[in-house]
Amino acid sequence: MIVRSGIRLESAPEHPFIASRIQRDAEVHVKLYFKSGSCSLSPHIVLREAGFAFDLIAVDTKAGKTATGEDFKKINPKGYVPVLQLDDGQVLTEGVAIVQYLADRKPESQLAPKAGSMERYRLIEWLNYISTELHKGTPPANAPPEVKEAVREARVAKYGFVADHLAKGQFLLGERFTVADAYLFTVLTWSKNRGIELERWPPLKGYFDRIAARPAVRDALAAER
Ligand SMILES: N[C@@H](CCC(=O)N[C@@H](CS)C(=O)NCC(=O)O)C(=O)O
Repeated sequence: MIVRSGIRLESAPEHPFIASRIQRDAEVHVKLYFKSGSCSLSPHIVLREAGFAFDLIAVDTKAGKTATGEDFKKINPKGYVPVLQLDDGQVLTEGVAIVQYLADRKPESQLAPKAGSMERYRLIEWLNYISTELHKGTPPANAPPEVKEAVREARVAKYGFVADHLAKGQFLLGERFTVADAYLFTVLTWSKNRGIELERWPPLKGYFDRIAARPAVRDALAAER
């Protein structure tokens, strides 16, 4: 057994998988590189829901600079947010990876089902749907009206599908808030200025209002203003 920074590892550090295992019981301080109003709101909410100590660093992705004057391309060569910098200096990108990492690092927060369980695959199923079917199809707020209109048509069926699911439970995975809800909420915040009124789907509107009322979500939105 090896003890490193107060963390007990069950196997030798030379085994790369075990040695890089998530340090569950450590006190954690991470940095989130974010852009106000973007998809980085999702991990920002998760940081607050899980009670992490964290620094928020705003990024001007167009200029490629962080608010602390760093060259953002050196931090994330992909040039986009969210980026999580771990307390050991490693950088993790891709929203769905970041939120699961955060949830696994604070399992007591119960923001993700246990890895390997069927419920965890349900979570991944939702995260992937949100990422590929909802997030990535969203046009920029300043897109031409005809582009927004074309997307609106495609969106209606997808929002209907999500609304039917939410009519059966408070959250995507039933009665417990998970990281998938942080992500779906984030994407839904973009609806209004893309000409999509959530009122059209009462379960979706009720869900949005329920999540918006959570203290962690209110604090995240206020901090990004
Ligand atoms: N595949 C990435 C995509 C992240 C992404 O699309 N980030 C957007 C904000 S939502 C961004 O930073 N775009 C660059 C820009 O706005 O200049 C993920 O899922 O994390």
